[in-house]
Formats: sequence, C-alpha cells, structure tokens
Amino acid sequence: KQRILSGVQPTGNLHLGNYLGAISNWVDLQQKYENFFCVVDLHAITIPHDPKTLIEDTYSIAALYLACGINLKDSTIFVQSHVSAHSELVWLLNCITPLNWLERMIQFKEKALKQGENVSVGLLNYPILMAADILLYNASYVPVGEDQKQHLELTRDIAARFNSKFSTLENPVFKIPEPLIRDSGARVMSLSDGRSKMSKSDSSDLSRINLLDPPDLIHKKIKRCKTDSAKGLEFDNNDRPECNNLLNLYTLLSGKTKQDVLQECRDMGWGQFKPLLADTTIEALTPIQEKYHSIITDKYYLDSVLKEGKDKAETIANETLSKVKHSLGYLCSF
Ligand code: AQP
Repeated sequence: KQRILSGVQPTGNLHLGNYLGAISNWVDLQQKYENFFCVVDLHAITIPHDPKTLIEDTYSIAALYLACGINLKDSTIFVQSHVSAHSELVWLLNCITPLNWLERMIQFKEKALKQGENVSVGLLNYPILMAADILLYNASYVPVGEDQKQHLELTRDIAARFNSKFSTLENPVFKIPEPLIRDSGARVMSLSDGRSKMSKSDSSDLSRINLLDPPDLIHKKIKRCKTDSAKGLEFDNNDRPECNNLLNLYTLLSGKTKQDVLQECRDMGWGQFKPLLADTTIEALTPIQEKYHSIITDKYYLDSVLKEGKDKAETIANETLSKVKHSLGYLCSF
C-alpha cells in the first residue's frame, strides 16, 4: 500500500475547517493507504504557546482523531516530538534550502505580519519541518486543506533539490509526495466573513464552529453568522461568499448532493435555513463529541495508542534519517 502522512497542530480547538478540509478526508481514505497521522506539537511552538495547556491539547487532538473515525488497524497515530528524527532532519534540510524559498511563503508573511517583532525563526522554518515530517515516511500522498498547498509544493522542491544534489536518479533518497486536496471542504470560510478562511487564530470564537462546541453554542453561532439581504439561496455567486459557504457546509455535513441542496434550499430565507444548518451540524458532531468524551478521560489508553504509534513511526523515520545522513557524507554513528 502507498503511504499517507498528515497532521494537525495542538493549538486550541479544532474547527469545521480542520475537520472537513483534513480529518474527514483522512477517514475516507484510510482503508486504501497505509496512514500516519501525527499530532504536530513541534509546529505548535512556532507561535507563542502556553506550556500549561500543551499536554492537554496534545491528548485532545489524538482523542479527536480517534473520535472522528481514524482506526488503528489502518492508521498509526503518534506525537511528532516523540520521534526525534523530525528535529534532526529539519536541521539537515535547513542547510540545503535557499532562504528566499521560505520568505515567499504566504502563511509566513501573513502570520509574521500579525506578530511583528516577536516573529520567531521557527515560524520561518515551519514549512521545512513539515517537509521533514512528510519525507521521513516516504509518503506518497499528503491530504491537507487548500491553505497548505504552497507548503506541499515547497516540500516537493526541497525533496527534488536534495535528490539531485545527493543521490542518483535511479536511487533517490526521498519520494516526491503529492498533495490530496478535496474538491469541496478544502477551504471552509469564516462565519464572520465569507472571504477569509475559518481559522483557529481568529480572535473571535464566533467566526468558527469548533468540533466540541455544545448544541446551544452552535445554534447561537449560526444564528449570529454573517449573511446578506439577497432573496433566496444559491451556490457560487461571487457577490455572496457567505451564502456559498453556508450552503457548502450544509451540503458536506448533511451528505446530500449539491443538486439536492439547491432544490431544497433555493427558495428559503435565512430564518428557515439557519436552524436547519444548526441542527444538521449538531447531528454530525454529536457522535464525534460522545466518542471524544469517552476517550479523553482514559489517558492510560491514549498513552498506549501514542506509544505504539511512536514505535512504528520511529522505525521508519530512523531508517530514512540514516539514508539521508549517509548520502550527506556523515561518519556513521557508533
Ligand atoms: N478553513 C479551513 N478549511 C479547510 N481546511 C482547513 N485547514 C485549516 N483550516 C482550514 C486544514 O486543517 C489541517 C490542520 O491544520 P493545522 O493544524 O496546521 O491548522 P492550523 O493552521 O493550526 O489551523 P488554522 O485554523 O488553519 O489556524 P490558523 O489559520 O490560525 O493558522 C490542515 O490540513 C489545514 O489545511
């Protein structure tokens, strides 16, 4: 089977964008591939973080993976910092990656702008760490949301550069991975602004629906979300980004086709559509929340999942790291 690698940062609540853009795609794909899903806690400190919440957030993401339907027969779940090869490979890749490749990353520019003088070198290096994550496992595919597309292209460029400098065409060190970005759900937009993406770092919690939001809060957020005053509901009208986003959410969460949703909703007003969307969201999230709450209290079980994941991941990662060091000309370790 070909291999998949992807991950989510333990930086606060996961929202519908993380779920529809990434995790639900992993669940749909998992039987077809050999999967590695990582809690990317090294990435989580590229922006200011609170050491007091990192452990709980790490458990929470692992529990959410399981609650959303990742199964341990097809998939391995592990914590990035538990496999030291990630930190080691990032250094080696740092030294072969031109600085200007990083400086043009859109996400870096946007986040650096928000942080001003406090922006860390780690934030600049974020995509190289992501490249290390993927390349260590010889992943063929990386299922991510649309916002990670540019980082994936960088990973491919780094791998190709390394291969051409330090290995042969017949026996390349790195596999060049492909992104897997789904047609719908790859870019879920904010509830407060249909032109910006739903995001953990938006200062307003009303801009997103978190996977663990209780039903009354989901009703409240959808009731207050931004809409417009045009009559009827429609997809794909550039002047109505909120309408398009909310209809897309309804389509994805209800499992109906776009055609059926259009038929059902085209003559509705917001007063009728919003409670429908809220109820559909609650119906989709309730089983995930119930499973999550039963898993998160069992730290003994979660530790055993993550320990097993670490052992499996480490074996593969260390093998790749040895190959990389050998090709760079390092003296083998004793
Ligand atoms: N709005 C989104 N729509 C679709 N997919 C999304 N992803 C994130 N936002 C959306 C995908 O979720 C996965 C996990 O990404 P991450 O842990 O790197 O997420 P993040 O960057 O911490 O989350 P946000 O919300 O994107 O945070 P901000 O905007 O604050 O940086 C990835 O596959 C990502 O594409």
